[in-house]
Amino acid sequence: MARIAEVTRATKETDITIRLNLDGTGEGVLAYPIGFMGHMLNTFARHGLFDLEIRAKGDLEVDQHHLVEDTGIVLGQCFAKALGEKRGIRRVGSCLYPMDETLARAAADVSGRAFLVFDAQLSGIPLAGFETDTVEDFWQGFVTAAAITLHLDILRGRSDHHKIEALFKAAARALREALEIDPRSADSIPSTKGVLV
Ligand SMILES: [Mn+2]
Repeated sequence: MARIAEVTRATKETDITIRLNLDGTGEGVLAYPIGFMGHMLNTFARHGLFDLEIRAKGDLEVDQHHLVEDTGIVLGQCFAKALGEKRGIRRVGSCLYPMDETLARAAADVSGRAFLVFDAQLSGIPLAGFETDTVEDFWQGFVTAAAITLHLDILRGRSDHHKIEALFKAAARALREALEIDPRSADSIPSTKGVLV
C-alpha cells in the first residue's frame, strides 16, 4: 500500500497544505515563504528520500513562529497519516551527521508517544531574516502531531547555518531508517504490545 498523505490545515494565522510520499525519491518542496526554512525542508526531503510538496502562507507580519510551527504540525500529521498502523517499519533510527566543523545527532522512535529532546546552542542571530529559535518550535510541532519520540542534539559547531542544516539532515536520515520497511518483519507491528499508538 502506498504510504502517502495529504493534509490541509487553515487557521486565522496560517494556511498550509502538505503532500507527502514516505517512499519517494527526495523530490523537494520548491517555494516556501521563508528562504532558509525552504532550504531546510528541501534538505529534509532529499536526505529522507521523502517526496514533499508544500503550499504555505502565514502571518509573517507578526513573526515567523506561527508559520514554522504550523508547518511542523502539518508535516507531522502527514507522517502519522501516511504511516497508518505502522506495519513492517523498523521503528527506530538514528544518525550522526557531520558537516565540516559541525556534528549533529538524531535518534527517533516511532513509538506512538510524542516526545522531543532538543539540545542546540544557537547564536540567536537571524540567518537572512530567519528566526532560528523557531527550529525547536518546528520539531515540537512535528513530534506532537506525528506521535514520534525524537532526540535532536547539536554536539559541536560554529556556523548556525551548518548546525541547523546538519540537524535537519540527521533527523531526515534517522526518520528514513525508522520508517523503512524491514524485510525480515514486513508483516508485523514492531511492538510486543502488538500496537504502536
Ligand atoms: Mn546550506
